[in-house]
Amino acid sequence: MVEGRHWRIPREVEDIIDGIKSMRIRGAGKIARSAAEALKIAALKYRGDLKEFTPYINYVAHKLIRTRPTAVSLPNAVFYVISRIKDLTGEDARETVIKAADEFITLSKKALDRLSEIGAKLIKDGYVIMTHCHSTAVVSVLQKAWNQGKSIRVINTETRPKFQGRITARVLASIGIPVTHIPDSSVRMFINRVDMVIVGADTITSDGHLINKVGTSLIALAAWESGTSFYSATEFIKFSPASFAGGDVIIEERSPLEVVSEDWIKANPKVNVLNPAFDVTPPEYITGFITDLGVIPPKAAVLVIKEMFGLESGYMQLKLIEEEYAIE
Ligand code: RUB
Repeated sequence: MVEGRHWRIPREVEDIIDGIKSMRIRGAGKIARSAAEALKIAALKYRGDLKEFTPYINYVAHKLIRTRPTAVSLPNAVFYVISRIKDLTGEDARETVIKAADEFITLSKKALDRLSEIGAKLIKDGYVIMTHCHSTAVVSVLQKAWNQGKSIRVINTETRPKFQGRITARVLASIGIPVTHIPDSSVRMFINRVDMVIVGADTITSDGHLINKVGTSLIALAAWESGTSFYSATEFIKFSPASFAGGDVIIEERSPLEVVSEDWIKANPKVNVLNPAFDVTPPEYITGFITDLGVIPPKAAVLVIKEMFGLESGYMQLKLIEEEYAIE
């Protein structure tokens, strides 16, 4: 157990928190499922006064939400669980957290399965598909198409500076899918050789903007210019109810040391190095979102929010983040 400010947080929960911060646990879907798992463990292992359970679990929720700022699947997961105990206390609240966390994980895995079936239908035999970064949702679509016997090939980017593209290349190769690994900067050279682009999603706003790994918007632009279809494969948990309520999406700014070395920075003190982790792709460049509900045109993003969360949930989520989680 690790000492929290008021409460003792189980070591496994601290591990998940550190794992998300350090990107050992990464990708918006996995982050969300891990956050739900952390809330479940925190509830299961709680040995304190049951009267204190609700503030304790809110404290854990607050710590989880603060790990990384961009993927909305994280607050969506936490909100899914925490919103269910708003009128509960003690043992009832504890049991509800455990049940809701399990429910969220199951729902999110089912969504992944369903969207892979829908996405695979868009892929024809012989297609060449470009992807960027490492997205579990994209890999599941590609794997489904491959398992259906479609002879596909993939062109995938390195995804600097953290090279998540290497994970994608390794995973696809292990499945047996032929994969060609390219530098990010060569995308425009290869875009005419692909039939479609599929990337993942960290957040989708109510007006259809896609926030995903930095470089996504350049690929979308190249795809648009060349008339190539550009899809994002995404579970419903990447849609942002808070954006409907006017909430901003914060683009994570990571350390320059992921881009250049400390020695290089010291040798070039006048150079400002920036490292944004995500970028924003406008709806005009997006053919559709491949979701568990179907293929959604970007302008219909708000309908997914309405259907899956309810339009009021955005206001509630923002309030919860701003007020209840304002625990220092
Ligand atoms: C990962 C990334 C992925 C989305 C979707 O960024 O941008 O495309 O998170 O992934 P990072 P998934 O490596 O910085 O977390 O489909 O697995 O949810």
